[in-house]
Amino acid sequence: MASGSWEEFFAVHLPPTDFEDNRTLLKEFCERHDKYGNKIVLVTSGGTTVPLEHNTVRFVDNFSAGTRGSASAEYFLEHGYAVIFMHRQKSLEPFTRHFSGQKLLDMLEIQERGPNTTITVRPDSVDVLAPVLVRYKAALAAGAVLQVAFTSVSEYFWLLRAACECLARLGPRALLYLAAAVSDFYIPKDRVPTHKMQSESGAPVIQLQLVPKMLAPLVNLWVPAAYVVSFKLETDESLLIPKARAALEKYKHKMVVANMLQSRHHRVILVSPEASQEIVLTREDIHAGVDIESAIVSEIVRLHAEHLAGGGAGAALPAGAGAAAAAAAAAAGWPPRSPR
Ligand code: 9Z3
Repeated sequence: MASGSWEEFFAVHLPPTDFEDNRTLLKEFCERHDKYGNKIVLVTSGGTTVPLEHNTVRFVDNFSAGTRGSASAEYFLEHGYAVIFMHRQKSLEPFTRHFSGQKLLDMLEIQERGPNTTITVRPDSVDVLAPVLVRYKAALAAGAVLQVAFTSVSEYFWLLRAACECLARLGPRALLYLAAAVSDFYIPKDRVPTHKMQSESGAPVIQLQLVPKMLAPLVNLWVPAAYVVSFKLETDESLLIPKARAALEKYKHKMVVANMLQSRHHRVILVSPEASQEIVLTREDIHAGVDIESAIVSEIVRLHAEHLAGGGAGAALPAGAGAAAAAAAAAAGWPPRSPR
């Protein structure tokens, strides 16, 4: 079944209940960093759900745990970007991603002395915990990260558009890194039952509809001067590059990061209109715990800097950039260290 237009999608689907609060946070964050002439990256992360009921008990989901997005957010911070981390509720987050499951509790020791109970970090865990804690505290102190969460595909789109509206003021200093695994299909609102589906009614027949392609209005209308990087996931290698190239031709954005489901954590291809570049982790890298996101982000940061140096494809730097803004940013202790 054909998809409706993006305008229709927003007309039919109501914004999430916490939408206005998030919009205010996004606006304040973008205004503050714009004033300092900072670069802001919007990192989207994790998968979206497609609810099968309005009072949602069941939903269609996908595999993404937010590994790519949460790691990338940390590397963008290291490069001096302010980060809007737009993630699936309860998926991996920057910094805490290192200690998921019981890892954090295993690093602690408890001395029980009644009211004087103390908890300490095990000596052999200090070297693991301290560097992450230092980077987390620095990002927090600088107000360099804003986290907003979505669950369903409609919540994702409402937040995405709101973030873009706020980022537009940064012109080419805004970078969009769209790593979330967004559903291509959904159930139109008028066909979603209000209450939990009952087994007595028999096995449900569920017809999904195509989600409108939001990359089109995003690139052309919402953030026309921003540096936009999208992601393409395939399971059939023969489709990967052709589909990445087709997306670039269709949406005219800057880059597609192409990856295969099976190898996504050790191999990606950065596809731009001019070239394509493969990034592969060696066996040693993988054993040493190297994140492929470190290399992906370094390369994108380099290309974004080149784009800015070239005038951001003709777009003038917005007011707020320049010497005065740089001085103000330095006074605010930001960025934490010069980009590599
Ligand atoms: C990606 O391709 C991401 O790299 C992953 C990361 C979701 C594979 P993990 O969270 O995985 O680290 O486990 N994101 C985009 C995937 C996507 O849905 N793209 C669509 C498409 O390929 C829309 S652009 O058509």
